[in-house]
Amino acid sequence: MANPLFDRLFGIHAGKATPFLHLPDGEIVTHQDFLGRAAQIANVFAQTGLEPGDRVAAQVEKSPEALALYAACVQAGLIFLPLNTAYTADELTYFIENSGASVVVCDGRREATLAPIAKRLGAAVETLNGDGSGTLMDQAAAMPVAFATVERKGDDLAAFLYTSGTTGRSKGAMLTQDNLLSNAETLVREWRFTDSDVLLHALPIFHTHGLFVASNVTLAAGGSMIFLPKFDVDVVLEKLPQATTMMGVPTFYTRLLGDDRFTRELAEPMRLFISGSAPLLAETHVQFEQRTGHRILERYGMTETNMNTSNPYDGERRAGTVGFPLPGVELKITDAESGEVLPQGEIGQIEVRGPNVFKGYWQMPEKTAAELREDGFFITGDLGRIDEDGYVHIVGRNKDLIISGGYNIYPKEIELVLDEQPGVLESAVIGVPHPDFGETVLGIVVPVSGQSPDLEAMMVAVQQSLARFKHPRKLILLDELPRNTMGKVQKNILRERYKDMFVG
Ligand code: MCA
Ligand code: AMP
Repeated sequence: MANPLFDRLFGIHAGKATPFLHLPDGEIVTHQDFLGRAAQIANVFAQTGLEPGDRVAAQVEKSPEALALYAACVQAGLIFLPLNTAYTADELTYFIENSGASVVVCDGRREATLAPIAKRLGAAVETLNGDGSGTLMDQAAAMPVAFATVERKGDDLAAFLYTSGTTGRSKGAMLTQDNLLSNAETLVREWRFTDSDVLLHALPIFHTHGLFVASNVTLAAGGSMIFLPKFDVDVVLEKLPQATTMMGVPTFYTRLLGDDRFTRELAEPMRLFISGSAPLLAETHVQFEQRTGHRILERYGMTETNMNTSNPYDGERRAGTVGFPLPGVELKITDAESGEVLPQGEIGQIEVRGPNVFKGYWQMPEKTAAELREDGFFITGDLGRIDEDGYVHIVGRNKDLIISGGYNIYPKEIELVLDEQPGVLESAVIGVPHPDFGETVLGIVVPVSGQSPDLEAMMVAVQQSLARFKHPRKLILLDELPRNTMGKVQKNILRERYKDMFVG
């Protein structure tokens, strides 16, 4: 094949006037329309002189054109770099610079802020707004609706997804064509997707879940998506009767359960509900089954690996577990110190290997070597165990990470900002239980002796540099942080002390 990912996900639909995207206003984008738009965008990039392997950064609202931008990059052999729409200018500067992006596609409202940054970093700027308008589609409109697909090999890079790190510096996870394609094909089979499926898509498309799981699986199966700009419970309830499947983070399911209009009659005709990106409480799983008769299928993945495990489609979907390793994925539980495989049933770090595992972090060989072993096993940073029936349980994290509403937040990034503020000696940022987001961010600040730092001014500083979803819900002052004998801050003690702050 000339370009396996494009051919298999997109090319197979050439010339088909079948529905691909059902938009909220009732408009339908067919496969053929969609491919035409993608080809037009690919032509724009080719004419601007972009070469295969160049990076295209995109911080754009969810729209059919935004998805076509992804398809265009695959077709033109460009590396697609989707970015959370909540990222601030400071955060974007780092991504553009680190990736060496040649083009930045952004919403028109952000152009004035981003243009000088992009110019300084040698990147061109195009705009793409949520309604499809902007300079990108203006140029695309004059282009042919066909494009000679650029040849790619399975091992060539298709996308960079940035993931934060425990040092506070984000790393670009390099994903190949094969990583994405192998996972999409496996998930289609495991979850029995067909061309009759209509997926209710309310996830963002700048992360693995909404882009590579939901969209790629639908494309590989030839199905269609009810393509909603965001998760809005009223709209989701209205559209549910037209869907056969839904994918979501646990917050989607707790919000649905919190609404009396979400009844058994509404949910029963659905074929499948899938959850991931954060732990689904066993209690949510049970409540969901009581309300709807459906057992949510929970799976486990990462930006670096796509999906690793899944509960079975046909067998028992066990609450509080993430099921079995997917076909082709090897999973082992090892001792964090020695790296040795632990006896069955013991808790240790989760390591995975398979065609889904990324190629490494962009221009960060040491970080790659620290997490990706030479034999191909990736150290996930998650702690788990395998029960006597083979189900994988995730019991915690070996990495300092908070997951809020499915978004990952690395405390170090916030601590670095807090520590710089006047009158602050040090800080500790922790995740505490939250009824809607699962976990939320709490910032604990230790003042320099005799000083009383201004917490409001501190929040303003955080707002200027970090995306909204990373902001602490609350900042509190504490005289000193608990430490162990090695001097390491004992966040577990802080998490325990403040665990009821937002619940109960
Ligand atoms: C929005 N806000 C948040 C979050 N989302 N704060 C913390 N955590 C969040 N996740 C902010 C908003 O900016 C707003 O700020 C305030 O919180 C309340 O907003 P609300 O209207 O309640 O939020 P929303 O717009 O309804 O969004 C909540 C959401 C959304 C629907 C849960 O965050 C979402 O779609 N999450 C999915 C994330 C996802 O796709 N993760 C997959 C990553 P203000 O009040 O100031 O306006 S991929 C992955 O993890 C791996 C690979 C995997 O396994 O899938
Ligand atoms: P990301 O960096 O966005 O790819 O997030 C990956 C992390 O999300 C994993 O390392 C896990 O900690 C977490 N995660 C994803 N799916 C699940 C799940 N079903 N249960 C618990 N944690 C999950």
